[in-house]
Amino acid sequence: MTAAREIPSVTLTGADYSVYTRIARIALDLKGVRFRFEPLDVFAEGGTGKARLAGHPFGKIPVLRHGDLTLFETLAITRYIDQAFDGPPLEPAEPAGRARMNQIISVVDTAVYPVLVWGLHVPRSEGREPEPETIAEGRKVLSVLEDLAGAPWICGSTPSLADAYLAATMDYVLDSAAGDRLSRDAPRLWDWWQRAEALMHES
Ligand SMILES: N[C@@H](CCC(=O)N[C@@H](CS)C(=O)NCC(=O)O)C(=O)O
Repeated sequence: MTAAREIPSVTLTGADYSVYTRIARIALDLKGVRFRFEPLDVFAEGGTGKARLAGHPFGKIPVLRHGDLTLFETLAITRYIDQAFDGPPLEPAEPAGRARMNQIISVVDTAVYPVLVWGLHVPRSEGREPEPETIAEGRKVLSVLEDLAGAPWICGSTPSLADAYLAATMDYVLDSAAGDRLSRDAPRLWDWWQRAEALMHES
């Protein structure tokens, strides 16, 4: 294990708007790791090539560098952050809590990101009407998360990687046809967000 305070050699490459960059950034903040942020707009002209050069073979963001180690894929990056540095554990210790955390992360990867961010928020931000079945699907995803939501954090008493994953999507979720009445439709999730929103502003 390495003391976070002695490590200036961590670099996160990505963009503020990027859900997956945000997740890695929140994990670094929760762990108390100092890092350098290298902005890379993957959607700008030449962005994919720059992401490849930064170390992502698929031309995506984020990329994490720590000394000689270059990592892509947020699952690997966030687990590495949790395991390689001192700081509060970001995964519940007991199997059921850890399974719950992984379940919520998987729901973010496979449902919140494709359905609520890309299927609902992005069309709205471009002035397009989302498909009614996508709105219904988005509402279903949020009702599942409402049932899973713990307190005060999404998996219980301390913040975990699941909070990082979900918090990173929430401004897009709230600006979507399924999420813009969250305080009424999903009060537990809304309460969680009143606390978790701070994670978006730490570093
Ligand atoms: N599976 C990747 C997903 C990363 C990802 O999709 N990043 C988005 C930005 S949030 C991206 O780079 N998109 C550019 C593209 O798909 O061309 C991870 O977990 O890191």
